[in-house]
Amino acid sequence: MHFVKNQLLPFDGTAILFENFLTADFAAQAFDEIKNENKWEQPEITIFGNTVREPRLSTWHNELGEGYKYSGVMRHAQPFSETLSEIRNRCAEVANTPFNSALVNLYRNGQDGMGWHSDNEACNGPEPTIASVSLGATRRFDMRHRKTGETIKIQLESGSLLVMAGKSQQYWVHQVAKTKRVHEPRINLTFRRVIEGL
Ligand SMILES: O=C(O)CCC(=O)C(=O)O
Ligand SMILES: [Mn+2]
Repeated sequence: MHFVKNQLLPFDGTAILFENFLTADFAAQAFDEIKNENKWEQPEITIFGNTVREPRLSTWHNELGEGYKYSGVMRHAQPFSETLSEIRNRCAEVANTPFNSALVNLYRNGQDGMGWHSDNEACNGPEPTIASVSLGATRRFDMRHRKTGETIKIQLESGSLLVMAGKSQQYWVHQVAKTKRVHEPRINLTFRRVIEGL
């Protein structure tokens, strides 16, 4: 298979964008199915002593039924649906990584987002490969270097795949900023490999 790919990071890790990873039809179908059939949750998080709900809906999926500690919250695991498995398998091939988990996020509109963070949970190992598939509305995705402050801004369109690997989680943080310009929902699937015993 041939995809147009772009390496976005100038140094300290890789972030490769594959545009048109999924066809528009497949992406639209997957979006509808996941949006309607996923058992969405909205966990509470505590920030500076205040407990609030995350500004998005999400689910955690793991083949071994293992939970996941994320921003101090323990998520229970849901099974992979057929569609989620199918996309996971395609990502595993392109990213050459046997993904066994996924975090699925639903940004209901531009008022939902995800603040600056990196996917550096210990259970993913020291240089995790993360495959991130976007469905639905286009949203801006930013990456910022922890030391130089260099910032890269890209648009993640429906059907695209972003593969972050190497030292990218160690040196760069990323976000999906809230925006008044987007009124439509977007789903993001991030496939990860949880290493047992870490
Ligand atoms: O929605 C996105 O594109 C990013 C999601 C993300 O960073 C995450 O799930 O850790
Ligand atoms: Mn992330």
